[in-house]
Amino acid sequence: MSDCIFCSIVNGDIPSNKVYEDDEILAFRDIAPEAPVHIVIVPKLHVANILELDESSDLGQKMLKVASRIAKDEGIAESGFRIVNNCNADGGQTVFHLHFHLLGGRNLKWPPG
Ligand code: DGP
Repeated sequence: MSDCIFCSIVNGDIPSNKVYEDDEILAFRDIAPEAPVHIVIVPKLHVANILELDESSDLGQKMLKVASRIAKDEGIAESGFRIVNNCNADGGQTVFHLHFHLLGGRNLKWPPG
């Protein structure tokens, strides 16, 4: 999608600090981190949000597995971490390309604001 920031990151038009990549998924460090570890996991295919994810697709499951793998690689698996999906306005979604946030490296409060 031409006016999507994350599509531009996926196709390399906008640089990013990548931590994981495969044929379907890219993960990179968030530009405005909310925790010492803050990584954004996106599908390479443009999907606006989780509501648009094809029910027959295993993409969401793969993204979660990638998040878990990165948590181990980043050394936050044992201490703990959070995986967040913001959806639409009240959910706080600002980039309309499906993504999971992986947050860790500090004690995360609950509930979020
Ligand atoms: P959300 O609010 O859930 O839609 O999260 C969007 C996140 O994307 C937000 O934490 C900031 C991050 N972000 C936005 N633009 C860029 C960018 O150009 N590069 C990187 N690395 N992250 C970005």
